[in-house]
Amino acid sequence: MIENTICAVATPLGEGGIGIVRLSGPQALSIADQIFQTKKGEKLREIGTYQLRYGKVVDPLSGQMIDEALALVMRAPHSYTAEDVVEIQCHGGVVAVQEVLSLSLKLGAELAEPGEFTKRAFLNGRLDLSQAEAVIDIVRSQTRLGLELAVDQLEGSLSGRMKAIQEPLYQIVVQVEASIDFPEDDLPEVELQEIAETLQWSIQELNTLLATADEGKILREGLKTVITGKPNVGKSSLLNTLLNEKRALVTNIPGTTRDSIEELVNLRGIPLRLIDTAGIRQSNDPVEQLGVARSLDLLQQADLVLHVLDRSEELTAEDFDVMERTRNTRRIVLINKVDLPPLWEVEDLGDVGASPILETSLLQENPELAGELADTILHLVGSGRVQAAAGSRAVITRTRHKQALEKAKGSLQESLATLQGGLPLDLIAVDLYAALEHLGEITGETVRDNVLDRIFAQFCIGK
Ligand SMILES: Nc1nc2c(ncn2[C@@H]2O[C@H](COP(=O)(O)OP(=O)(O)OP(=O)(O)O)[C@@H](O)[C@H]2O)c(=O)[nH]1
Ligand SMILES: [Mg+2]
Repeated sequence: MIENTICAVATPLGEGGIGIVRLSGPQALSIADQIFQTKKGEKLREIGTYQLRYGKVVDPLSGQMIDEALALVMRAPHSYTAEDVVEIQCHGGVVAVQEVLSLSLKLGAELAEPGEFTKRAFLNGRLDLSQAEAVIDIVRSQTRLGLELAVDQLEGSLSGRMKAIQEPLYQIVVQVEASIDFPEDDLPEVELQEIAETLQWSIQELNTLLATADEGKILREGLKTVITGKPNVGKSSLLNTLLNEKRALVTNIPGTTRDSIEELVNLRGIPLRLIDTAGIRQSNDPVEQLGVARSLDLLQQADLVLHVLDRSEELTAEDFDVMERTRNTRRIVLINKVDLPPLWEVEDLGDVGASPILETSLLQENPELAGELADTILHLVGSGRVQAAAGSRAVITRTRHKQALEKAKGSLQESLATLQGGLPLDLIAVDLYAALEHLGEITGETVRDNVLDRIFAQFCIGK
């Protein structure tokens, strides 16, 4: 049972239509009653859940009116945190909302940490951990598809899948434990066979989930797409074309872009975090050197590289240098300036591995390019599979979940090998417990406190 009451401003800081201070905990109603006077003189602690009252916020010490406001009462357990919650809705602005917050603090509430409201919903059993994580994903989602996945997860798509996998494993544990306690009742061959089949089925289920992880992560975090190439090939022109605005400076002077520029583009539901970078070359200019160093750094972090080349100029060592540096990254080769007479052929590039090659001109508006690139990227990241999987099945969108599933799978494979090797059953039990523990990390049944703190620290204050 959580004893303290927390409060925070739940709306963004700044001017707006309304500004909300949220209180949650055993003293939420009594604190609110000390600063909020309803028009009709009722006490908030006497009204029912989901009731709204009009009134004013008044400093109880000075009697000074702070703002005209509405107070919304949600009683435990029917609230976001499953505790008593009061939301005081002021006229939007910075000062009034801060005043309400500081009065609440004076009266004994504590300032909420980031994500603490959601953490309470988890600790009070209203959400499991994967659902709590979905809340932050909803807040942060950048595309409609990302939002759909997060909402599915909040609705329990992943929790449901976890339960379906865990349940038969628990039954095996019971079976195995019983036979360990009564060794004279060795498990009959049929039962051993059934256990092996169940283990195989669970491993298969985990594989199906794991197959969605790469694309799932992209849908949640966006595809970090780095535009690279030597100077003057048209990198910034590419950014501008895809954004449909003149975001980056474009000149015919090589070395125009110094600092990297990141912009978000929604490509058929896939969030592209598109980054224009300084052209890569040796330079004596210290500012350009910094830019190039940053470009090289970004190449390391890229989920996808768009390597731009200029067909109207001879290929140089610089082009091949970039080609070499990006060899092991998911990559699309973009041959630009095809409106000018060509000085080389595609074959001159040598081996580009599996990278698709597109030819284009970015001199003028090029609406077809976005579509062509979209098709190529969708094909490369295989997100068609995720789009098909989304809606009906759970999709893994977090590295934390992926790692837990991989560990669980490892333990299940161990236990299957033990079983098939005819080794003692207590060895199987050890691996089964490990697998269940890893699966439990996803829903939060078996997660450690420090992991919890890290998860909720990603949230905003007031959520
Ligand atoms: N003819 C022609 N010119 C182009 C094309 N694409 C870009 N350019 C021109 O090439 C020059 C360089 O373009 P940018 O987009 O600034 O090239 P960049 O790769 O960003 O260059 P840096 O920032 O210096 O590395 C500009 O003058 C563009 O107008 C194209 O398809 N055809
Ligand atoms: Mg540029």
